[in-house]
Amino acid sequence: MTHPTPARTGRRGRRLLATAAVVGVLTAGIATGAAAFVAPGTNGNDVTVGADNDNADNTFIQPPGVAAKQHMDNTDVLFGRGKDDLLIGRLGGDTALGGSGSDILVGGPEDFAAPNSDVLVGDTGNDINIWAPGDGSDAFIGNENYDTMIFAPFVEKPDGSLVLSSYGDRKVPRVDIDEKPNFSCTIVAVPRSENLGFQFLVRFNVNGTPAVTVRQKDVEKVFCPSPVKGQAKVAYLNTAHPQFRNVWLSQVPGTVGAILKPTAW
Ligand SMILES: [Ca+2]
Ligand SMILES: [Ca+2]
Ligand SMILES: [Ca+2]
Ligand SMILES: [Ca+2]
Repeated sequence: MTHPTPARTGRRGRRLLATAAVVGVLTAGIATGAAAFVAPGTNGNDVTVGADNDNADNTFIQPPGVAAKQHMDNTDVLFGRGKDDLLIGRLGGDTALGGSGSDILVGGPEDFAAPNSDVLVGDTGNDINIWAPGDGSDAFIGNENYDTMIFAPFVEKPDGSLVLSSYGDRKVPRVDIDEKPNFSCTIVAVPRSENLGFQFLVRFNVNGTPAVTVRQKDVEKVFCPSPVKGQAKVAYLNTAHPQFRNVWLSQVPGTVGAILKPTAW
């Protein structure tokens, strides 16, 4: 297995708890939805992390002695509502609905633990979906305005939790998208005859072999890793035949630029 991001199953629980703790610390003063299976969102800039508490260990949902599966494998339903939200689903097949405002939607991190297929809906505003190696095949529905898909490993703290940086009055995850010669993306236009409702599939390849496919509906722009230091690959899905070209990270503006910016800068 040549995947450059190894599974860290033994660290997963600690890592995800650490993610929640970091978000809790960082969001003092920001409206924060408490972790819950259904997080309703607020009209502030929410930072909401999936609770991952609907699982086999939850004896309220999965009563002892009941063999048939009653739980949902850590599924969360996260709403952002108004303003610019950061929604992080963590384990399980989660649903995130950004609502109005320019939201950042993260289905994982899942570190290769299944089920891991998330449904991420941006709604109005310029929304961003971040997928990282170890997350599963997902669906991103950007809907209105100018929406961006990012494929790249997260920048993590030594304990495996996500690094979140301040950008304006919000928190943004950071990714490591340059100097990744093993990673590439392939754009596949979806013919109407497939009856899928998506315009494109974007496959993330490791050493040329598809690892996952993320479905794209009403998404305008896709960033993928580049082998070159300081660069990413970008494609515009609102053009007739989208193709990847090189872009300098220093020339990517706004919230997307803040997410892609190398941490050394
Ligand atoms: Ca909100
Ligand atoms: Ca979850
Ligand atoms: Ca998930
Ligand atoms: Ca939105």
